[in-house]
Amino acid sequence: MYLLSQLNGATVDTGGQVETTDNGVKVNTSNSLRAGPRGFNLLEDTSVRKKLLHFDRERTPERVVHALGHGAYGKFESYGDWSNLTMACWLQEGAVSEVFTRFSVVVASLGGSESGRDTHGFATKIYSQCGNQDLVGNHVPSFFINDGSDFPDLVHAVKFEVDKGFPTGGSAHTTAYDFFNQHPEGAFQLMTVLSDLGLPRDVRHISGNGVHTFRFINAQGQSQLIKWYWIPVLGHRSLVYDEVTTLQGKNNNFQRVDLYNNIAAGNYPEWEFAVQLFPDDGTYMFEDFDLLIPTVVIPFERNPPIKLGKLTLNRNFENFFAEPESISFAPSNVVDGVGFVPDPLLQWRLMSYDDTATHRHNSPNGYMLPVNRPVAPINNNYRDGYMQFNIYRGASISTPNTLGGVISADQQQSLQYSPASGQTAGTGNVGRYAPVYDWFGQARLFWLGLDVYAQQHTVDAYRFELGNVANASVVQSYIDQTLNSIDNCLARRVAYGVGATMPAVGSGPVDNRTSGEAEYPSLYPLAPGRQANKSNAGLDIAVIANDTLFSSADFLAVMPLLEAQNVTLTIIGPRMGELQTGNNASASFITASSVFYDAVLIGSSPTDNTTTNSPVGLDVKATAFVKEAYSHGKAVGALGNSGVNVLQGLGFPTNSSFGIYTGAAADVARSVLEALSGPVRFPQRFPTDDVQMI
Ligand code: HDD
Repeated sequence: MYLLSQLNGATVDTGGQVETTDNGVKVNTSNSLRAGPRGFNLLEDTSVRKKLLHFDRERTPERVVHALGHGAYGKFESYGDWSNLTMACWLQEGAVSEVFTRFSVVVASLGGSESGRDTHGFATKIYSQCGNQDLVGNHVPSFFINDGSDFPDLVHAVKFEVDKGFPTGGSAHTTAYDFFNQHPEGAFQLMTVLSDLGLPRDVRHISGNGVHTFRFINAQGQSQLIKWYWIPVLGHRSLVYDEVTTLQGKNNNFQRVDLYNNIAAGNYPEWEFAVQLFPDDGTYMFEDFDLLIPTVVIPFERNPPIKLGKLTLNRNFENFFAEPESISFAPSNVVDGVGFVPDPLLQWRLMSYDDTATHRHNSPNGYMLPVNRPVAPINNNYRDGYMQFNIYRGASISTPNTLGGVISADQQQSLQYSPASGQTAGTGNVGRYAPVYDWFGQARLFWLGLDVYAQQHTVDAYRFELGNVANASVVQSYIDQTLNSIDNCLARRVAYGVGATMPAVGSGPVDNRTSGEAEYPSLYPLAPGRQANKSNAGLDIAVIANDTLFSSADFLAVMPLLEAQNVTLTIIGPRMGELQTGNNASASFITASSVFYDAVLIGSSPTDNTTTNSPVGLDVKATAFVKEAYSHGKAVGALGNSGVNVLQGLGFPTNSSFGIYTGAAADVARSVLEALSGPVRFPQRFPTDDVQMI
């Protein structure tokens, strides 16, 4: 059985069919039954009554977290025979499994913005031949807390304030920071989200992280500990905060549109599945790292991950409700060969997801929905319940039985929880334990790994968040207790920006490294050194055109270069449709915004054949468009001989090291494409703090 045929079996095509009632009788419900053309509606109109009754109930509860999401189908291919590590059938020689991946944001509700600053979810269901394997991760490698018992408190604190009803979809408020003050273990995770990593351009350019340690078990019963990752083949790309705030208003579906359109265009995003391996010697330690603490990460430099396979997303869903909305993930869905460790965050996750799915589907039978059902057969004694639509044969629904019902697997067939899995119970006195650790150490490493521009963005993010916290003592406490324990300069800069008391110079920890002196560059994949030679596939460049700007000769010069890299060119005109140059504007300044595009070109005029041309007149909207792109650090190119004048007219430096390009159309396009594959943006244009003054 394959997933697609399973889904096809459940697919209904009502196109072109005559409307019927739910008892299958042909009907027209477009006009209700009335007592005369101006009379009352009749109670007898049961068809319209049922139409409304169904509509009144067509929403299911949104997920309590990660409500806002979307996704796509694809495949997972094992790179080889990993039977030395695990029995998991999806990691054996030649194994190819179908998958669905759902991307989400934690805080925002349905209808909110996908581009807000947040932790993004990356949940994959692998429909393998030996059962469903769910890999339920996030886009950053750490977490806010270490114990699932704190999860309801974290979510209550971060979602909107209950006595006010705002803010929806962000952590910049008092209850969130009051919680963070009580939970220093989340300092590193919060900093990653407040860096540019918290603002991914789209989901094609994020990684997935399992966060916890898991266990691989091979057929000999040997076990190893692992941490898993999805590494994006396209690399990482982020937005800048101001861009996000505009994007949220202009198109709060930007991320799902990007994924949907790229898959439809055949630009299939890929991720490599990689694991870090640790010996399972009973200590759950790797060198000085505690593998049971999910707020601590193991830098790739200390334990390089090995690549085991590849995920490709290549098919859009057919129905949003039945597929991305109805899919249920659970970290407890593992196949033989994958097991757990006694990490108290993971342990509570093992029960919470099935529980919430039962609530969301209003039934324990949600696992039988087409998108949730494994392609491996399910045979058990689960019976009845709301919306049970299978008709089970036979008398016995008990095991063991002698009446022809389900039989138990023997120990050889059922290895998941057997002693051979290495699943050992902990020992010690019963108690409620809290781990003790240097919670600020990894945040400091991360902070010192950022260059001055990335540090500035992160400082500004703290200033934004704390600047929106209404309670001054909560703000001061976060600065004194958390930020100053990470880095004194960071704490002073944030305090300076929000008008709080600056901790005394030198009152933080002593660390003589300065910005960019990364010990573990892997902690910040957006670091300049990691930004070179990226693929530009699926990016979109805008060109400013009108009835004289952007000649068809320029179009012909630029297009082949872009097409060769799967980059789209959107011609933006004062109106959509054909322009007098012969080009077709597919967007106007009314439908488009600079934040939708990765770089901007300014078309040259067909009469532009001298270097002494006066600046071509860009109208106020075109000027605002280009200036906004410039202010977001994007590459800007002016085509043709008068390009220099155009850019000077806009007040830009005509300096290629600032990502500003002029010259013949093909040369400018080449330079812009090169800029997009690294460094991507030119943060030198942004103001930075005068650190000596603070
Ligand atoms: Fe969770 C959803 C990821 C901790 C309880 N979580 C959810 C989703 C992702 C994650 C990606 C969306 C799944 C989807 O697309 O449907 N969650 C994580 C990660 C965590 C984490 C990586 C820490 C390492 N979560 C966590 C804890 C608990 C939960 C500690 C509870 C004890 N998470 C849930 C949930 C959700 C959920 C309430 C809401 C919807 C759902 O499960 O299906 O059960």
